[in-house]
Amino acid sequence: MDFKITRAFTRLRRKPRLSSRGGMLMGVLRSLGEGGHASSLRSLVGYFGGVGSADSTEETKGTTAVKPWSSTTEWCRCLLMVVCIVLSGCGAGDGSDRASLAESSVSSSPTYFVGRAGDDSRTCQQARQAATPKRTLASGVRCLAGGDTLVIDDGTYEESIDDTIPSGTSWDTATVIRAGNHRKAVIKPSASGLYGFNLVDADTHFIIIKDIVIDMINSSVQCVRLINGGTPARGFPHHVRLEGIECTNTLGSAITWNNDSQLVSHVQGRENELVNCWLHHNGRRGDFLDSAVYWNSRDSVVRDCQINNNGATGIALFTSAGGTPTGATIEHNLIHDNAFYAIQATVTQGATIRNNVIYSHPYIRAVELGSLSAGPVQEIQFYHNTIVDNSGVCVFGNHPENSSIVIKNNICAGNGNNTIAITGSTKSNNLEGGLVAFADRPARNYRLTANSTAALDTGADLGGAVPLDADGEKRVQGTGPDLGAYEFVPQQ
Ligand SMILES: [Ca+2]
Repeated sequence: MDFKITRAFTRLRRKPRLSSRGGMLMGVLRSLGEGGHASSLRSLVGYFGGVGSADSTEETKGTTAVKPWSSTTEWCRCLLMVVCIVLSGCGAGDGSDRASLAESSVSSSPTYFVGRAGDDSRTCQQARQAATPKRTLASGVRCLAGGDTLVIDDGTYEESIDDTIPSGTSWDTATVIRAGNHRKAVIKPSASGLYGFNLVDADTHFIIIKDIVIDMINSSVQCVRLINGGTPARGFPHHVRLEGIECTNTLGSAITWNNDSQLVSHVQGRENELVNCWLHHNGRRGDFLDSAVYWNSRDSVVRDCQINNNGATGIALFTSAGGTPTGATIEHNLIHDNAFYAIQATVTQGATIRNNVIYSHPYIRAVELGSLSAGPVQEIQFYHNTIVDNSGVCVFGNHPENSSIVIKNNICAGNGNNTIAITGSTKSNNLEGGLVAFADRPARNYRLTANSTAALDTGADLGGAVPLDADGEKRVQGTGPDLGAYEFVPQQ
């Protein structure tokens, strides 16, 4: 922790101040170039109209009233200042001031590079150039302050990142660790107990890990773990986005967003995101509890992921040490060929599960929402899922405390048992059995065609609750919403 604080402080000290008039102006000019014309012009006029000749600071700027277009004098003053600064930098003082102003206008947080041909004896300043990278992730991460970016070149890195990534302060200023090329940088810990990324405590937040492959064939733990490491509890990492990552070959779970069983206290993480990921062939030991995603994070998302051929359940929403996953969104995922459930939600309050395609699970149920053996669920919206060609029951849940579960516009077809049987639920406009003419069923293409009459336009009106389909197409098309994850798009 001391390391993080020190780094953040250093970063603050060296960051150019943005509170000068020049910084303000350049910001406005930049936004003009980006198309924010109307509002930026209003800001510009307001700034010059209100500040006058006194020295300005961010604080005084913040209290300055934005004046409407007022006098000709203000217009002229404003335009003259713009022309003056763009053409010559006048009024900004000497050359060093101009350099500082330019830096503040174009620089955001720096980017550092790591490559297999790199050299850790290089300075962090040198590692800001792609041609002179560091060699190891460990050395590269040590260069980072919160909000910086680390780019990892193609190749395999036998490393593990254990709670050393500094936090950002918002999604816009998140710290980013990413592959230079999508899934061409591979993190492959060599020792049994090393995580790909171990993220610890609530002081870990606004971190984006992007486009990296994490291969855990030599390890016994998870690709990514979000953990509360303290006793007493120090809280969970939050606002962590795992985007475009591939995670494979774990012995147990692939991603855990939950407490460790040996900890005595529990605080949930929140607002974490797993998007556009590929989790496959994890859970090598085949233990029932080793879900690919094991999760009790609050208000969190699993979106646009492919989760397949894992040794246990695909996505498990589950309690741990008394915590309850709430406000989950599970959408637009392709979940197939996992050994147990595709999705199992228990002890869960509030979840939206929509536009998922689920097939080829051999277990007794494809989806379970609250079972007697594992715990109840409440306030679940289960909309527009395509659940096909699984061996067991389509959707099942029998806990007596289940409540407020709404199940609409789903397809259950080609399963061992196509019923949707959930205690405490209301359901309508689902297809439970029968034949659907999918686009290419042998190739697992479960999109609809003009011949998919059992599913076309027969969905309930959800009032815009599901505005897009699994392909991102607008829903509704035709005379009503189609059943399942895909809306058929009629040819023009
Ligand atoms: Ca339709």
